[in-house]
Amino acid sequence: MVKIVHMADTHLGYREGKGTINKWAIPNYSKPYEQTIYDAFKKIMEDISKIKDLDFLVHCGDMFHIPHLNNPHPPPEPARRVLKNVLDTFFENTDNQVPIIYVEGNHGVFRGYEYTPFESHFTKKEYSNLYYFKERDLLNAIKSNNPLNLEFLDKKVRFYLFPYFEFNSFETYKSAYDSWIGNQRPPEDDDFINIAVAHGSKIDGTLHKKVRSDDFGYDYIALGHEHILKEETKNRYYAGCLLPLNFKEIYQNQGYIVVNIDNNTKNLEIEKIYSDSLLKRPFEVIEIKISPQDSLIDLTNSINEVLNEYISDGGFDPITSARLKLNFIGEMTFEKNWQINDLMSKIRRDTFSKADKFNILQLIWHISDISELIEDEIGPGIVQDYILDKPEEEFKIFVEEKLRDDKSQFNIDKLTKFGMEAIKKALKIMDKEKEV
Ligand SMILES: [Mn+2]
Repeated sequence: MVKIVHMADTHLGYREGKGTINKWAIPNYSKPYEQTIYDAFKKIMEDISKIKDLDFLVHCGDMFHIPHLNNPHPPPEPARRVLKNVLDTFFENTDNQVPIIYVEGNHGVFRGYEYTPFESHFTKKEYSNLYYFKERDLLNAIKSNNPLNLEFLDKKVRFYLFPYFEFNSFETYKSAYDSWIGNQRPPEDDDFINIAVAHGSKIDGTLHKKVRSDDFGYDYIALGHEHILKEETKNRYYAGCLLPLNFKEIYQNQGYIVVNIDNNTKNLEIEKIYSDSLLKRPFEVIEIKISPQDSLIDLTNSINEVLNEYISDGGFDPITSARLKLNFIGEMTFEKNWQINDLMSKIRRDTFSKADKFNILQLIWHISDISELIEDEIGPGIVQDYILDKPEEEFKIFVEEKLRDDKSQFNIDKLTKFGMEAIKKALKIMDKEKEV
């Protein structure tokens, strides 16, 4: 039996976003939710290091939250310190007998640099049983037409590594990746256990179809990038984050997976360990129904009724303070919209200034206009859906009409092609910006 722990997307250094109280963060050098993730990671890694007969720990990327996209800052210093502390403890508790295998994700990497925060913080020399694989390792493998794998002869286990790579971004990348990936097919009829370790997803086109199918006959496929603990197929799993990062993720499960693989039959025994219970604070979206007749006083009362639930004798506590998002839903006039925004800004200021009373870490809000859903006027969101129905055809008609009015002579097919490329690229960028 080979026992593996599969985890991913720790996002050390993640800091809760806008609308948070700064009372605690400044003297402590980390933000409360950032600290909650550090503490959860420490606790979980301690637990994992004590699992009996553990053979490998696999981490599928995004150990650090930043740098990422438009945030070029290196991971905060506490993130580095926590990871160092965790690695020291893990290798000590396991007598340096359990390798950690890490592939890099899209978070915690300096764009355009070969040098990564993982290396700037830790050297392979320092930890003889830490194996990390970055985009550059993948590119070298592609260039030299070699597999990117790691073999443990004594245990008869082989890992196929897939660090995050946007092979779909350019045609040349895609064809190079397509022709290389055959190298990642395990030899036929060998008696090794073959495991794929990847950071990517079908949703944004960053997980190759050979890795998300049974074509290569991997015994287990460990995935990172989607922040949810879920079974894709009987041998393909996402481990998810350790805790939800944003309000969307509070509806999902997080944790890690213990995988037992039988050496002979290659049968899997999967144990999902949920870590949600480590969260000691309310993390909620609360709906507040609004009607056009509501006065400012009604509105204030509804909001206060919700917030009064979070009054506590001790006031603000970094561990138990709530992350709240109020979702105002109803028929919205411009005036009502403006009224809510104004009122909420004021209430948040008041709440945060009374830290001895309210146990609230974050307070944000969203205004949902139900009339938008029934109006036939086309809002921006609907235009997007509308275009996406039969994008090419619709766009061509649009271009044709524009050019007819303009009385221009252009190659409509070519223009449509360029236009579609631009739209697809724009939508892809929008999707990426939505990512955590
Ligand atoms: Mn990711």
